[in-house]
Amino acid sequence: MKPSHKSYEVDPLLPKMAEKRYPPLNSSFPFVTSYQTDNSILPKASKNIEKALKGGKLLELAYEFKETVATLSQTPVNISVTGDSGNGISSFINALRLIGHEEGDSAPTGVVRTTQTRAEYSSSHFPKVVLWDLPGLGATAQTVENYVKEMKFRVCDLFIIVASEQFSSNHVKLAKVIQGMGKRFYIVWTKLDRDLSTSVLSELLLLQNIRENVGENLQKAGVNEPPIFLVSNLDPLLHDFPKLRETLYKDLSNIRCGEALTILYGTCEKIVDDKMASWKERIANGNLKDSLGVRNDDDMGECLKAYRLVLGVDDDALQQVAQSMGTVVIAYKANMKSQNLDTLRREDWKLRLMTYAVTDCLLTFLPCLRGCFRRMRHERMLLLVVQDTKAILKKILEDAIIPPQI
Ligand SMILES: Nc1nc2c(ncn2[C@@H]2O[C@H](COP(=O)(O)OP(=O)(O)OP(=O)(O)O)[C@@H](O)[C@H]2O)c(=O)[nH]1
Ligand SMILES: [Mg+2]
Repeated sequence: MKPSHKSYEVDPLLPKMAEKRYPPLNSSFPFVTSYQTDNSILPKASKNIEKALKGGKLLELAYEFKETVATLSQTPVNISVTGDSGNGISSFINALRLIGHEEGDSAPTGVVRTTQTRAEYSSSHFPKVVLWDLPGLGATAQTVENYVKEMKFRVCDLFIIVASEQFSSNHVKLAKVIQGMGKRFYIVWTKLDRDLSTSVLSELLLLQNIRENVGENLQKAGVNEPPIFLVSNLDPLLHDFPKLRETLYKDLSNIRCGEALTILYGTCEKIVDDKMASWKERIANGNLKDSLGVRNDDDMGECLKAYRLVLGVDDDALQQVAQSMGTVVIAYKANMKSQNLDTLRREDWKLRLMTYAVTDCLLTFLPCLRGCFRRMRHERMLLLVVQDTKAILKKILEDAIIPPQI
């Protein structure tokens, strides 16, 4: 038997759990900002993005986002796999790497205590990721504080807490300490094959019970629920393994790119806001025909096209961007209020009110209000196109991080 140290009260796994419902799996953790990515590329990227956006060149902007993501994707990420000794930590690393425990560079596993010091592994399935195989916390008499220091938790970006048979006080301690550091972690419950072959419960109920038990124990210690995956290391493609890999890919992107791209998006928002301010001035000055390049500045359909063009979100630009991002243009236009004047009026009651034919009629009798009304209409329309532009920029950024699948 491997030693374990208990100080938290932990619920036993199976009793009285069937009647409770477990919340669905979180697809990823709430984004935390404490990751230190290599931001040295930001000044150049910011400059290029500024140039592209000021010139209304959406395609260039998309290209710059993709380049930035490609560079950031090379950032090394450290993942520590921890847990109680004997829970299947080393076996899980092998399963994640899709290699058998008999292969040369596999992590050693065994029924007796095997992993004595932290050891690093890599995998072609997760380039530039170091997987740290740690000795279990329960293996020695050391405190969790000493363990955290010795295992260099500070330099790790993501943690996987492996548990099996029971979710112990050590698992809770590890989760609490990692949450305290503001870092992400998952719970991976291994040896599911054994649970399934020995339990009298149906598979559905058993899985639900395990999740509930883990969730309750964490909740009692004030730990927010992380993603929980139930797997068997003997079947690295079954159970929650596919979901785990998918979540891991997404979180790796967030860790590497999240902070930098949030900064770049902030730059974009500022440029779009500056553009809006300068167009509002022109609207106030009333010289729209020339600056917008329209024949009639009361023709709101024509003006809408012109505003979309100056903000760089005209149909041609969106088509080119969609193509370069490997998706269809509707992916960018679907949520756009300003697709055309009809959609805009349908989606925005204020603009609808301002563009009623009867309003125009009334204004012919009140010419003094005409200029003021035109300004309001244009400002409203500009604002709506700006909102759409920001949403599109955000989507391009998201698609640069995780390419869309069609
Ligand atoms: N049936 C079954 N056995 C497993 C599974 N995962 C690990 N084992 C077995 O459990 C034992 C311990 O596995 P390890 O991967 O060495 O566990 P560890 O947590 O790394 O243990 P230490 O390195 O000793 O701290 C080994 O005999 C494994 O073959 C699993 O998913 N299913
Ligand atoms: Mg081990």
